[in-house]
Amino acid sequence: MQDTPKGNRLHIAIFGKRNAGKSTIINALTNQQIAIVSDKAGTTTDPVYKAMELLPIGPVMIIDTAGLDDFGEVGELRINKTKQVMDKTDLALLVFTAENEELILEKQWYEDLLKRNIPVIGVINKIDKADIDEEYFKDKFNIPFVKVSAKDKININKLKDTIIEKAPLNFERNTLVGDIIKPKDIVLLVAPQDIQAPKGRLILPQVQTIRDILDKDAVVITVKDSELEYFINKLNFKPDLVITDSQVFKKVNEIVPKSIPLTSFSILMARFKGDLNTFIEGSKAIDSLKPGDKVLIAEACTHHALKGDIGREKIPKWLQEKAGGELKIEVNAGSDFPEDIQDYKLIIHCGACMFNRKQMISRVIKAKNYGVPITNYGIAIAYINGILKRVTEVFRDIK
Ligand SMILES: Nc1nc2c(ncn2[C@@H]2O[C@H](COP(=O)(O)OP(=O)(O)OP(=O)(O)O)[C@@H](O)[C@H]2O)c(=O)[nH]1
Ligand SMILES: [Mg+2]
Repeated sequence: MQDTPKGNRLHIAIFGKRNAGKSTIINALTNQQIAIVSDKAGTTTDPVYKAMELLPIGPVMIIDTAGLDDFGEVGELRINKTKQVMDKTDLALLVFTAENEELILEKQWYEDLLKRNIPVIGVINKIDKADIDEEYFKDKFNIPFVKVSAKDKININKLKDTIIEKAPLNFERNTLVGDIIKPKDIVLLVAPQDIQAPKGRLILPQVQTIRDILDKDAVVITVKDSELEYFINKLNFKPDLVITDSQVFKKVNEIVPKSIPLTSFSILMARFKGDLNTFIEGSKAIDSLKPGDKVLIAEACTHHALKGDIGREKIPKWLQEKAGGELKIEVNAGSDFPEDIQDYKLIIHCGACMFNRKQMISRVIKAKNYGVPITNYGIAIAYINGILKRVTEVFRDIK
């Protein structure tokens, strides 16, 4: 996770006056003692960065800053440093502690943040000391407020939920595979061109993967599954990575030697558009499916289903074999997602190549809010075939 390039993470910065409890808040959010806390105003001098995983958004960077009311020569330098943090901030937490205070500086910072289109969440801290009336702040700032005690860890989960809700989720990851390969790596793609493959072209995840590999100055070779065994046996070198269509996972897993990392287009998409960890967690629900359970198969685009369609035929068949009987499987295609999802025992989503990340993540958040496990095609197929560990191994240190 620590290897994820900084630019790929959503950056959440904490701003506020000295002693407002900014460092205590970063410690509470990360559940670690990252920043030094003291009752001496001006404890934090340089910005403190901490990478963490905030599901379902994925990897985020939380930044603690020096107080915006610092003063003196060095104080001004610190304020400049804090100002620079704003340049990379995707979401800001503005911390307040008591009503009836001078809020001139907070107002200035708030306006600066607004000018940059950075969403702001107001955090009213130290509610363990006094009950603070949030209306006082709501009158002055048109932002959502969360009342917390960072010291006593009150409402920290509520703060996390508000962060997830307000985070600019159209924040796209900028690479599908670039972070798991190196220049000169040789990547072998397995792309069955069966009857569902569109005539005369490759599908979007394959095209994007090829482009990404080329951009990384690596080498890409593409075969159909029917030529894979022949090709692997002919090679006198080992590919650095094999990426397959998930539909032929079982076969490809058997052919590709265990010493070669293997994953699928759909698993790359799980990371790119959704959240890999949430989907891995969600796939475990496959084990507890019982005959009669409702399962939602969700597809981002409407397409004319052909024989052997992955969402309508193959996955339902495999799930029912595993459940030992008929399941109530419903298919939802297109940009409308069902209102009521609480009755589903599992949602299995397509790779969502036609969605932006915001659309996919908003479905993940909805599933999370209803407590319904959600996964995607590739992860579900890998889980059913007992190879999920192998095909996600390549992401172990990067999320
Ligand atoms: N009662 C109470 N005290 C808190 C809370 N959060 C922080 N404090 C205390 O407030 C003081 C300042 O906390 P810090 O987290 O260091 O504040 P800061 O905003 O990082 O301060 P600077 O680094 O100086 O800008 C410390 O004594 C904390 O223990 C809270 O929720 N309740
Ligand atoms: Mg501090």
